[in-house]
Amino acid sequence: MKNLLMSISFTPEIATDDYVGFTFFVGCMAMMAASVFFFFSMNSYDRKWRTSLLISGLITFIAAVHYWYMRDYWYANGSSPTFFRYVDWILTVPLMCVEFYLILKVAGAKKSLMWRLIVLSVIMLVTGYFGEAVYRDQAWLWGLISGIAYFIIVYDIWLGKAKKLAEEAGGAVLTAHKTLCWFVLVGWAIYPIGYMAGTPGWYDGIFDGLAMDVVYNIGDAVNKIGFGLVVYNLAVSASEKPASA
Ligand SMILES: *C/C=C(C)/C=C/C=C(C)/C=C/C1=C(C)CCCC1(C)C
Repeated sequence: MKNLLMSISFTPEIATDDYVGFTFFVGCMAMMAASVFFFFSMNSYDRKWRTSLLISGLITFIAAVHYWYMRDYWYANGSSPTFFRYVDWILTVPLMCVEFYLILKVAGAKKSLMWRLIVLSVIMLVTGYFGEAVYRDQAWLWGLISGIAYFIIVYDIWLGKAKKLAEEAGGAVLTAHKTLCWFVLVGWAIYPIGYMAGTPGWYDGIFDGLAMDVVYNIGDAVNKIGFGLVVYNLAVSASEKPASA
């Protein structure tokens, strides 16, 4: 009972140089705020974007809940909440793949495109987890497999079927697709940097002094909220006028 009370009333002090703790805290707030924003904008634009906006909100909401736990975990243990991190990703990254599909549906995207991206993203994350948490001695090998899955995703959306569909759709959809592609190419590339900073390997020394969790937290804020805003922007620019002015 005493422990329970303590865990409820425990207010951690954030050291001024605890950048991990700070970014967990701010990240949590940002994800919560973004979720409220996306949920509230759901019904203001053309019906066809409603599901896309809902998914944007779900992505940041799922992250907000995980950040709530990760923030606590960090304060309590002073170590990386690797497990929560990957559970968060394995739920949210496939949802980001769903966003690609939903946007391209206007040009006739098939479910198979969505499932292909989802399977690739799961392979990318599960192998990443193995390298980071289970077989740390071979982190480079698991990171490499993960990286290959990542590059296939990049190829698919930049040059493969998804690109053709985006071009057929044209207009605001093409613009949104291209922006999302940049997020995946540049924004998602932040993660392998965090991975190399936080696991042992031939790359030791290159990313010395970088805190893995800070890198991941920045990546999450940029990608999850950024992705959602691209979709929001598409809903705004591709709707006749707001349903309620
Ligand atoms: C919201 C969370 C997102 C967008 C997470 C994305 C994560 C990645 C793109 C992770 C990629 C990795 C590699 C490409 C190699 C090393 C292992 C990972 C899992 C960090």
